[in-house]
Amino acid sequence: VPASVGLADFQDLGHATDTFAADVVAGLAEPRKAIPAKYFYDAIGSRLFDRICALREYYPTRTEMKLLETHRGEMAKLIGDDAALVEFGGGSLAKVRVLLDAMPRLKSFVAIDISRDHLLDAATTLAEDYPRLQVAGVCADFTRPVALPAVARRRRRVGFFPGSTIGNFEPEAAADFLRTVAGDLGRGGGLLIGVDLVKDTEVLERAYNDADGITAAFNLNLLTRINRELCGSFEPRYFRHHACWNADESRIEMHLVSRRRQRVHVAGRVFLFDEGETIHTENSYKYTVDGFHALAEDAGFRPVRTWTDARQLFSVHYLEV
Ligand code: AVJ
Repeated sequence: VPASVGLADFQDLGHATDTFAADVVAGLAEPRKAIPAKYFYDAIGSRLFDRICALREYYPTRTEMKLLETHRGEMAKLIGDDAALVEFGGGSLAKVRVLLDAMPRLKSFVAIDISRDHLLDAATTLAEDYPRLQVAGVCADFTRPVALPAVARRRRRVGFFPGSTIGNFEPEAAADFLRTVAGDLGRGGGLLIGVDLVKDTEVLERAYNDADGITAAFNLNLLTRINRELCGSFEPRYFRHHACWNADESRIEMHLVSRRRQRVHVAGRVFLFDEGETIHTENSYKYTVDGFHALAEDAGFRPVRTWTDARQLFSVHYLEV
């Protein structure tokens, strides 16, 4: 490996663990127990999520990837070679490679992710595979304003936010988040964002109840993580995965349902569960194209171009600040 290969910059803003205990304890103390979905992604959770993305039933990843491959020429022109591309919640960084392959002259790329080791691995491998690109990593909770590294501050900035991760936010929080991103990017910047679309209930529910039980394992891993990191006493076998479409709220909900009456210790506290009581672990909001445009405009973006597949399963949008 030549000496020039490696990361141009890596910063850990320390957001990763400082609130996990407080958020879990507060969430379990609510009358309707809930834990923020961002805590799924420890090392095991990140690996399980990569397996979800490869599932037959889970259409979003495959469909978005196809949209990126089909339209990358047009996307590359909108992004522009002069830009610093900034990915929010990069995960395995598989999708951005499609764009990078279409932009051989792009100079800099920044990946922001909460999962430190996953990010460090993925960014280092990316830097090896694209030796002419300056690659930087920032370990941070991207829902907070992020101080971007120098390589990105010097340039026009275009965000990349694939995977419909925006769907994890309540609509008001999504607008707040987009406003924060608009601030990170600045005037003249852009955002390429993937957004899952409202569709047939069966297709939606199948995507979150796969036959192999990978999504169930992903959901239940949260309990294992709490046991390990927060001195928890959860018995994962006394909970089951549940996912369903909530049409009124336009979202898929994931829950962990207590199979029995039980008490659980977490971080020195005790929590009681009735049989059938749930921990609400995720919302995955789905939008119409018009609904998403309204949200983006409300947050200070101008929709410039939208791509969808023939079945209208998924959408990718280019927005300008
Ligand atoms: C990463 C939030 C887009 O909501 O589809 C996949 C997470 N949860 N299967 C989604 C997820 C269960 C995923 N997002």
